[in-house]
This record gives sequence, structure tokens and C-alpha cells, in this order.
Amino acid sequence: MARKKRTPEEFSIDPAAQQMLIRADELGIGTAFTRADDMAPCPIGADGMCCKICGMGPCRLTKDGSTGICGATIDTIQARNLIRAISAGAAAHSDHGRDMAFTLKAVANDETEGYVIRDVAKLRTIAQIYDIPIEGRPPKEIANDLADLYIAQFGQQKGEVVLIKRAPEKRQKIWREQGVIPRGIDREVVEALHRTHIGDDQDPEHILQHAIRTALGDGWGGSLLATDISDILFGTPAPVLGQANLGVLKENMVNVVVHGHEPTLSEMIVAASQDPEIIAYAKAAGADGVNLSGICCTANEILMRQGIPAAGNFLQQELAILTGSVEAMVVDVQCIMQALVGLARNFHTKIITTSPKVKIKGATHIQFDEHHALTIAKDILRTAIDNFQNRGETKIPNVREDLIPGFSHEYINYMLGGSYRSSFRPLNDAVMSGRIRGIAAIVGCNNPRSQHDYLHTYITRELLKQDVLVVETGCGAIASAKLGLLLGEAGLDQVGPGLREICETIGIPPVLHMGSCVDNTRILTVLTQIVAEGGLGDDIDQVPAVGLAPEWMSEKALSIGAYCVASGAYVIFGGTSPVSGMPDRVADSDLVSHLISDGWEKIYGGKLEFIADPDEMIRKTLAHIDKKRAALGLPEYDPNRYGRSGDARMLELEELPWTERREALYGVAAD
Ligand code: SF4
Ligand code: MSK
Repeated sequence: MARKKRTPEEFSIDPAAQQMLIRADELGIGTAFTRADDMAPCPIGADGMCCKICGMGPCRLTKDGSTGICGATIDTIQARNLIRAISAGAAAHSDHGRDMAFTLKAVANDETEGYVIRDVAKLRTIAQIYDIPIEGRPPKEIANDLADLYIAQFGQQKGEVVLIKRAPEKRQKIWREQGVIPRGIDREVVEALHRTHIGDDQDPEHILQHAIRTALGDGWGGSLLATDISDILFGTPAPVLGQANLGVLKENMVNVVVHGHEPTLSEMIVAASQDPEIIAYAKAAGADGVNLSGICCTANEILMRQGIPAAGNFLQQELAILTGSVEAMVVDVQCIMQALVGLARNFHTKIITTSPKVKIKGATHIQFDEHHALTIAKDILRTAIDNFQNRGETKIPNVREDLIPGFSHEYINYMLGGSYRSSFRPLNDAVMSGRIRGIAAIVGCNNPRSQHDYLHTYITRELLKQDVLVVETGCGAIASAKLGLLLGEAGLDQVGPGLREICETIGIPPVLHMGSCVDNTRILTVLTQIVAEGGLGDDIDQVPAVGLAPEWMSEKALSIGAYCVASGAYVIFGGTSPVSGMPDRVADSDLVSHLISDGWEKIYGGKLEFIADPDEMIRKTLAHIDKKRAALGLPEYDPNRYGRSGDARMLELEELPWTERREALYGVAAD
């Protein structure tokens, strides 16, 4: 039976994306959206029921009681598939962290070009956590010690990854009792691959226990140190005005789109684009200058630090090229579609790969090396500028939205109390009183199997109405940005009264953009600081909070989900479960689903569930938040109890005669 073809409106809720999808259709060019329509997912693989780890297979277990040729059961196969995906995700994040650590080491030893230590205060704060001496030492000496310590975490063979000590003490105790504290970041990934080789670990529960250890090496290891070093080298984010969507591309300028994940190159391209020599070179080519923008998490990195606009999220990488206005798309690692090269042949766009780890046939490779970072960044920009003359017909959607990103945990701490009284107390108090019902972290990718941006933004909007404070990272954050939910007062008419009161009082948007996908560690840090502040339990699993990845697609998302669960969070993924096992066909195939939900909840207090229906996701989120509130003895959430902020109340009072206003304000009765 022919599959139904979706319309541009069914593909995406984003009007800019819709315009480009219409253009693609007119030009007869395929995109991930149309390829998703053309390619039905394999139902056996999608449900984790296929094993292909040895040459006797692939084995497809589609009947009750069937096993692979080696005798492997459906439970073993599903657990193996899941841990392999989690390990790949953990490896990707952590390898990014490794490169950051080597860059820090090179900066400390004056071996780089163009980099400086921008946040010395954060360097000193982080060094102190690990008892690295700071008094009387120059920043580069401290940075060298920190880099050595962090580099050592990857190859460490025994003991505990040192970053674990940043989790709440009670949580560390649970991990120690369970034997899941990572010994070394790389060791756990290697062991996951070993355990899942033919003829090794075959107990699903035991395999999944190691999945947790591997994921913890990501969340409380490689990703956490990546965030630390990015802040030290490029500055800890603070609110800054930015813009998002394809309308940030400019007709009269050389458009360079940076895409991928690592800030090391993109930060240098930002610096190079402002160099008078490069601006003059662009003008000589007939352009007004170089216009930089980002896609995916590279976009988030330079958006939250430099205010460089985001052209879009994951599913917009092809659409940016379809505008015909992109001279170069410069990619590093992760989430880069191979289809870009073929698509770019229809236009003048050059796809430039830069990482020694990532090459794409047909792309131009200009290898990045931090020792000559600024020189290479300028070379890349000159290549893009030279391409400006080849530009053909363009169609840039006039769609963009302002946003305020940059809510690092350091800034959240500061914004709640200022320089002298910075503290999480006001946030904890707001949750305890019920003005804020709870917290939701809505993170993760886009997936062309669902309507682009719809699940992210529908769930975000509905939770805001319920007085749930939302924090976001990754492509989910860009989805909300495009909808205007990350812009201070602009989004406040869409939120519940108690949350609105808090947002107005502090002066924040109802959705806080906290960074890229490695920056989910910022959310772990916020939860740890909430616990340390007091009043919301003594461990993360007691905080009324939920994590959601409604449009997930990457293995990194699975690693994030697993380390958040191990940290005590209830995590809900949208779409289909990779371990669902089609229970109607294989009756005993729900063990792994059970182990990662109820099983992990018994041990860690957090659980991982896959729920396709967005309303069910919202219902379960609110039920979990209310359950946690009740367990803490907090007042039941009442939407009518709060909601008149100081500003709103003063406006009401201004309408009253003075005597009544005086009574309301000062309690002085009318004469
Ligand atoms: Fe089949 Fe077992 Fe080989 Fe997997 S490991 S492909 S189940 S024989
Ligand atoms: S880029 S991992 S699609 S969030 Fe981090 Fe977006 Fe997901 Fe890639």
C-alpha cells in the first residue's frame, strides 16, 4: 500500500520551514521530510527485535519464544541494542569533551592561536572543587592542572571519575551501592562494546546496569567537563539578545552557516568574521560583509555567548541551503546529514567539513587545528566569500523571532539574588509555595517522523499554562525560540498566573534557554543546587521535576535520558520506543521496557518511558510533579491562589480612589 505523502503544513509547524519545503517540491528536490515519507521504518528493527552483532545473523525475533541462532532471547537482544546506542551517544558527547580538554591544555601552554581564558572566575571555582591550588597562581598554570586532571578521566582504569563528586551526596551513595560509578569515561564505553559482543553478557538486568554506568560517564563526566571548559575558554553564558529562524540569512551579505557541536571552531569563525581584513575582502566581492548564523548545537553555543543568530534546528539544515543564499555551510561533528552534499549541488553552497573525524564524500575539507585556529577560520571565510559571485536565485523566508538565551546555572543563581545575595532560595521558595508547580526540562532533537517542532512547542505551551517553569537545551530550545517563548515579557501572556508572577518579578522569560545538548549537565547542576539550597528534599529524585525529549532521534538523546534517570529524574521520550518489542506479536517482550521504567525507579527514583501521545506526556508530567510535591508535604498546587504580580497589582490599585488604595497598600482604614 502506498504511504500517504504529507503536505508542508503536516511536515512542520514552522512557516519558514513550510516555505522552503514548498520550494523543494517546486524544484523537485528531496529532503529528510520527503525521505521519511518514502521510507517506512523497519518494524522489527524499530522495536529492537533484530540482532546483527554476529555473522550468524541478522536474527529477527518476531514469534513468541523465538531466539537467535545463538539462543539469545528478545530481552537480551533489546538490552544489548539499547546499551550500544547509549554507548555511542556517551562516546560522542565525551569525545567532544576530550577535544575541549586538549584545547584547554594547549591554551594553557601558549600553543594555540586566537584563544584566551575568558572566564578566570569559573576556572578558579572549578579548580577548587578538585583541590587544585589557585592562590597566587596565574590562570594558565591552574588551567594546565585542570586540563591534565580532565584528560586523565578518559583513560582512568580504576577508582571513580572525579566529576561524580559534584552530584548530591545521597545520590553518590546510591551509585556506590549499585556499583555504577564510572571508573573511567572511555573504559565504560569499551566495556559496553565488549559485553555486547557475541557470547558475552546475556543477563538484561546486568547489561542495563552497565548502561547506567556508561551514561553516567557522559552526564557526570565527558559532557560536564565539556561544558566547564567551554565556559572557561569562551565565557559563561549570560542573557543576550539573539534571533532565530531562516529569516536571519541576509540577501546582501556572504552567509556562512556553522553546523555541528563544538564551539572551538565556531568561536574562531565569529572572531574572524569581525576582522577588518575579512570585512574588506567581503566588500571587495560585492557583499556588505559576512553574516554568520548557526544550525543545531553549534548554533546554541555561539547564540548564547555571542548573540550570533540561529538559522534553525536539526531539520532546518537542508532548508537553509534551499534558500539559495548560503555561500558555505561549515560543519564539525554530530547531526550533520550526508544529504547536504547532494542537496548543495543544486545551488552554489559549499559544504566544508573541518573535523579530522568527519569527512563527507563530495564536501570540501579544510581541517581545523586549534594551533592555527584563527588562520584556518579566515581561510574558511575567504572560501565562502569567493563563492558569493556564484550565488543564483534566492528565496529567504521573512520569518525570524527575537530571543534571550544564555541562562547558565551561574546566571540563574545570580539573577535570583544579585551579586551579594545570589542564591537558589527564591526559586525553591516559589516551588514550595506553589507559584511554580514544578520544573520541566524539554530537550533534544527534531525527528521527521513527527511534525517538526510541534511536540516541543505544544508540550512547552501546555506546561507553561500549568505554572511549570521550563528549561530547554538543544534543538528543542531553538523550536521554542522560533515561537517567541524565549523572549522576556513577550511569552508571559501564555503562562499560568503563579509562574507569570515569578517571571515578572525576576524579569525572565518563562522558558530558559540553557544551551546545547552537552549542556544538559547545566540542568543536573541546577537540580543539585536546588537540593543543596534546601526545602525540596535531599536528593534530585525528590524535586518536582520531569525531563522530556518529545522529538528525539539521536543516540546521544538516549545517553542523556539514561544519565538523567540515574540522577533521579523521570524522563519521558516521545515517538516510538526502541525496546517496545511489539507485545501483540511477542508476548514476553516487555521485560526491558519494565526494567528501564519500574526497575530503574526502584533503584534510582527516576525512570525512562516512551510515550507517543503528547497529551499523555503532559498528564504524566503533571501527575509526577504533583506526586513529588505531596511527598515533600508541599501545599497542593492551586492555580487560583497566586498570580497578581507587583506590576499587575499596582495597575489595579491605580484605578481605586486614594483612600481605598491606602487601605489596600498600608492597611490604614478609610476615614
Ligand atoms: Fe543472531 Fe545471536 Fe548472532 Fe545476534 S549474536 S546475530 S542473536 S546469532
Ligand atoms: S543538535 S543531538 S539534533 S538536540 Fe545537539 Fe539537535 Fe539532537 Fe543533534
